[in-house]
Amino acid sequence: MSPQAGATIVGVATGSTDGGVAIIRLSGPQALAIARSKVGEKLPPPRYLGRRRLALEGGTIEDALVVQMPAPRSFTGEDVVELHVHGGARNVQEIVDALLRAGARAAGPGEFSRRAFDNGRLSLDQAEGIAALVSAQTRAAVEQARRLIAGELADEVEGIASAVAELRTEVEANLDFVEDVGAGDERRWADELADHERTLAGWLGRFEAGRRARERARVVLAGPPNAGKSSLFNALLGTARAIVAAQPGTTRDYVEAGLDLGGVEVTLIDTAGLRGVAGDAVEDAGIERSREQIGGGDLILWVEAADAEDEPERAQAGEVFFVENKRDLGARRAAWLGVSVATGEGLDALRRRLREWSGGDRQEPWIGLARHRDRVAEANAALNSAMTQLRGGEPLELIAFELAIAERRLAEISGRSALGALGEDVLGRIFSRFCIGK
Ligand SMILES: Nc1nc2c(ncn2[C@@H]2O[C@H](COP(=O)(O)OP(=O)(O)O)[C@@H](O)[C@H]2O)c(=O)[nH]1
Ligand SMILES: [Mg+2]
Repeated sequence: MSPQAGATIVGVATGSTDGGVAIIRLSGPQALAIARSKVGEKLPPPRYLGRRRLALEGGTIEDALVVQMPAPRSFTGEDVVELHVHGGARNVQEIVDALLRAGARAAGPGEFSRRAFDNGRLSLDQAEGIAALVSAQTRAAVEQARRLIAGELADEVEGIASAVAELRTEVEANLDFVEDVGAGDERRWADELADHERTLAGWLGRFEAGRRARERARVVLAGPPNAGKSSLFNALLGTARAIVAAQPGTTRDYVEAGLDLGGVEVTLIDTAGLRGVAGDAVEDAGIERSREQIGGGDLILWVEAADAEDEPERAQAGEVFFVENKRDLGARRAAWLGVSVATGEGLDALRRRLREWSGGDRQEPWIGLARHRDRVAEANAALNSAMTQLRGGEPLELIAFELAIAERRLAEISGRSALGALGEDVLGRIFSRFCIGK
């Protein structure tokens, strides 16, 4: 329970108050009484929206739609009243002030969700899903957040956590009868552990795909002048966004645009061509910016033209796709992705490669956020040491202990653990079974 759980809190649920309607939310033991004191009559029956008149300072009246959701069937699990009022920062603030005077306290950041978690209405990952949905900037981010809220992650995690718990129970049941543990049991345990490890490792692999899909990766077109970077930029976008010219050094600043790869969006960036020193102050500034973009890119599309003989200094960057453009004029770099913006050759293949890279072709991105990924990685590390200890013939206590850690880390994803806090008492119980001197 949070320390302030007893208070009735008030907050504007709709964030910005300049829309046509704002929703003010009251939650806590006094929510119904405070609302009633302002509407001066009965509230509508639970979960029915009813029109009421709010009496405000100076005898003015605000027309509101009011709904009550008594505990425990509410977002927070407490008594909740929502008031739908006219928008407008000033108007909304006056109503909130009236509710504060009537005994409510202003809600702190995330306090409604915190109460929902404390009261078992939301798991931690669901609460995180709501926050992620509110700040989602891409379609994939919205979809992943919705899946988090729907409890998809918690379900998956729970499946494996309870399997690990069963295994631990079995190992613990054998603690007092170590001599009865046969090689068959140990092999079966090891197999099960290996299974769980594989599942968790699979999740970790898919996490990166989910993150890329969510975060709109930056894909930077770079290369020497006149390679056809701007032409490729326009061709991929399907619009003439960047200036294309036969004259080298045309692109002076970088240009960026959202590129839809069929479900996954990336930001595509066209940059000024890199050449040692252009001698032109504006172009040199452009080259400097290109280098910055390349440094901050998630993927570089390094473009050179098939009819260009020289081997320019190639940018050092993380992930690079090497693209040879102007294949209509020949093919010099056989191992590269060949395209011709002029004829359209190779463009579909390039799009496909980009989609694969961005994770858009994966059926199941891991929907968790970074915190969830970290807990999975820790759980996996614990399973790994359990495995090593099992193979090394270490005492079963140690193995059960590692399994409990894995369980605990997985439980931290939803924030609920059947084990309770894994603290000093647990460690004490395990080590008290060891012989003196060991
Ligand atoms: N033959 C041929 N010319 C191309 C192709 N793509 C671009 N160009 C031409 O190459 C020149 C430079 O193109 P641009 O996109 O401005 O190159 P950038 O400097 O790398 O941005 C222009 O005259 C384009 O029309 C291609 O696939 N084939
Ligand atoms: Mg250009």
